[in-house]
Amino acid sequence: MSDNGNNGLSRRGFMGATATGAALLGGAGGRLGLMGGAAAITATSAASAAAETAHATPAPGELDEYYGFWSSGQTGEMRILGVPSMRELMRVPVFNRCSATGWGQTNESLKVLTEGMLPQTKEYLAAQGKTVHDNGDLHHVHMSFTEGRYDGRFLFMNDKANTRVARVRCDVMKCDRIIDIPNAKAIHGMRPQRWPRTDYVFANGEDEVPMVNDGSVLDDPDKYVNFYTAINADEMTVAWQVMVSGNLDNTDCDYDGKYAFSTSYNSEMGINLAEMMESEMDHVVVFNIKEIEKGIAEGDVQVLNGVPVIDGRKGQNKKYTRYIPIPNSPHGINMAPDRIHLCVAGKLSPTVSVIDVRKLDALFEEDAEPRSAVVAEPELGLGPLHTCYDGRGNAFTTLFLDSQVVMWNIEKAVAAYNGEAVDPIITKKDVHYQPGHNSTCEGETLDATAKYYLSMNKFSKDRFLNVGPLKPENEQLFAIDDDDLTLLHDGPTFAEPHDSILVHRSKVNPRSVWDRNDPMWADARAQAEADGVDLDDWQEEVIRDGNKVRVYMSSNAPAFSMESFTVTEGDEVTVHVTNLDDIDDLTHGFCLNNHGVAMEVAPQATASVTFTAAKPGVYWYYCQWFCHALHMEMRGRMLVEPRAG
Ligand code: RUQ
Ligand code: CUA
Repeated sequence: MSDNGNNGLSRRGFMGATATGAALLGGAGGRLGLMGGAAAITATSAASAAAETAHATPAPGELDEYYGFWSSGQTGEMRILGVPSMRELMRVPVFNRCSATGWGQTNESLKVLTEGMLPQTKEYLAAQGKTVHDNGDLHHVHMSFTEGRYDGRFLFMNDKANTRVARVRCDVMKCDRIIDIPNAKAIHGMRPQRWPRTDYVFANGEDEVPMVNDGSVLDDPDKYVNFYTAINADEMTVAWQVMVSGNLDNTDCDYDGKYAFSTSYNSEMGINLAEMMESEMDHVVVFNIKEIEKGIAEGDVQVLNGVPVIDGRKGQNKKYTRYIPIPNSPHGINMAPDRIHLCVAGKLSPTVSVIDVRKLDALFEEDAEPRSAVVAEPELGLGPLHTCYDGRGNAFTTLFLDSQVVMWNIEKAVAAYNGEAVDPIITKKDVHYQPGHNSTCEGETLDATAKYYLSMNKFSKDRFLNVGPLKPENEQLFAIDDDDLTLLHDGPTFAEPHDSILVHRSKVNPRSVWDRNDPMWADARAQAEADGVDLDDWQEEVIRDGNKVRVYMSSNAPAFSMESFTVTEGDEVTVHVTNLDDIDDLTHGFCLNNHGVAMEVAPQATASVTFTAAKPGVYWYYCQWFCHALHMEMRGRMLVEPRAG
């Protein structure tokens, strides 16, 4: 694995040393790792703990080995952290409105937020006097794969609140596509295809609704269905959907490109809690991707809202889906990097059901008994939610009710299921408090590494200073030792990261400065060309077009190209700012007083914003991104004239 960081070699050496090795050498940073672990063997475990703390906190200026990509739940953004330091590096707005960057306000972001919208969403928002949703509920972030490994191209994420899926470009860490998912309601589980590459992103609809949800069927739950969606990841369009029975919760797929699978609670298709809890078994739905593609090619579909939909409901055509009974209300579903085992967390059952994906062919081809694919069902503790892997055959399952993580061995669980007297549980550790998701280094890929274990806890309770009735969540990072976990970091996070992935930094290579020809501002470029303005040069241009005014200016620290421009009250004004600075970290901003207008303009970027000029008067605009000793002086005036007559 290559590493592009300056001190990557030494840092890797440091990380590679045993904990005790790090202890002896501790405190002096990465270089000492080159000395290796030989001198380390005699260190005490107390020293080891101290060393692990050093190991968790790269020295100032030292880079982390892993990128962490975090969801943020109801905040609607994606976050980037450095691991193991757990330093928050960036917030990438996606489904939210961002005051700092102007996401949800700039024309470039509005295009991303609206171009994948269904006509009915546009209509609904227009009736509210809005063009975009202001909220989102971003649960899951996953990177695109090539042959089972992260490939550093894209990150995909879901919005449960408004039934959307988004994509973030890893070259600039900005969202470039958001699409509404038709027919389905509330996209929850989401996972990119692993093999041979991410052609599809699979997405679960959680809420059951009538097949055509137009009010003709209302309180008639017998007629409700659910939809599983495959998105074309390159185009960001919906490729196909499968109609299923039960509420889809989480989803994952194999390392062979053959099957995808979703946990499903409420197989009863009940409406209230009692009905939803009625039966003892719910199920995992297995989707046969090749058969579904064939069915679509052969026209075995109905087209709903422009999407080909296959009927994969229980008891319907068994070519497409199989329903494997699993104890009541399963939640997390996670494919192991051994390419064989799929772990389904019981939530209400203290068990994890282990499915051998090699046995799935027999389900479809020989109509084998569905539970024949289950090869282990270890009892691990109360409230198992999610499982991740260390690449050594071990699994880590969060126990929500027990406030613990359990580290266990998959092969031993299989042996125990076959009647051997072995205990698959390696150790249990307390976490604070009540963990949901967890992750290991590239644990959902063939590069799974036994290095760090992250526990994303839903409650912090009394663990930090009291900040009022609303408390932060708590995240804890552990070092993975042979058969133990050592706490490295324990700290609060704001609402409410659900999930994360840890990606080695060698696989993520964002630019530092934008390409002037980036498609992000293609519309602004086309408009400038039509207006005879060269966006790549120092611009000072005001184009009047009825009551539309287009202002073109550039920035070069510490000045805007324009000291003032004049418009008329009520004009629809579009300001384009091109940042001609081309050095690292020289971001400017454009903030217009008392107009609710602000945006980020990073080096070599163009950004634009459209607003209505307010009452006559003088309004200052300023650069709101600290850029220079004369940053405060980087300002100008918009002069608003009274409208004649
Ligand atoms: S879910 S706590 Cu929205 Cu990922 Cu399991
Ligand atoms: Cu430009 Cu601050």
